[in-house]
Amino acid sequence: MKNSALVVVDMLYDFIDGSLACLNSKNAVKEAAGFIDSMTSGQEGNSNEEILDTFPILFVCDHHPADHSSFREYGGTWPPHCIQGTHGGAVHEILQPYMQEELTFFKGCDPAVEQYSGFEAANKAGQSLGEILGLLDAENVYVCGIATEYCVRATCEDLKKAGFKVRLLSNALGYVDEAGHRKALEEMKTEGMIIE
Ligand code: VGL
Ligand code: ZN
Repeated sequence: MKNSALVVVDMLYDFIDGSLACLNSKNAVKEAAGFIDSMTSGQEGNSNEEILDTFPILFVCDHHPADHSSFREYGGTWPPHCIQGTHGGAVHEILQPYMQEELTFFKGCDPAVEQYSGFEAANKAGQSLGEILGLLDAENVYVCGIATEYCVRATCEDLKKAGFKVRLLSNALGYVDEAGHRKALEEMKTEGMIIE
């Protein structure tokens, strides 16, 4: 049987309560944690490492240098956010117990390049998210995160193109704008993503 995996996109403090705080983010983090519990129930006696063997959880992290070109003062559209080494760039603490170095992927590291999709984000060893999902033989890829209209959508579209069954956890999403979130969900549905 092929495996399932979860991709957690940018559930980072700057998108939750920081410089780029998004709507529904706090609730989305709680929903994501609840989903992880539901997928791993029956494994209460197991360590987080054992849980991750059966249900891998991959984290995508926006990880910008302080002079990134997506920041307003460097010609971009966003306030400074998710700067490498800051609290704002850290994953929410309730999800941290599920993180593993080889399943943590960084994007937006090159100051000159905006990178919304997490598909080519790379772990410390230089392996991409897409590559690792392939190695895990994942068929169903659940996705949650922030922000629906930007990084979540771009990640889902690349996953779909690569042949994964994308299952979007609609209650576990944060967004910049409510109407934009709803429109993106509708469009993603037409593109073949499964809205859970
Ligand atoms: C994102 C804006 C800038 C996102 C990242 O994660 O959706 N949005 N950088
Ligand atoms: Zn960013």
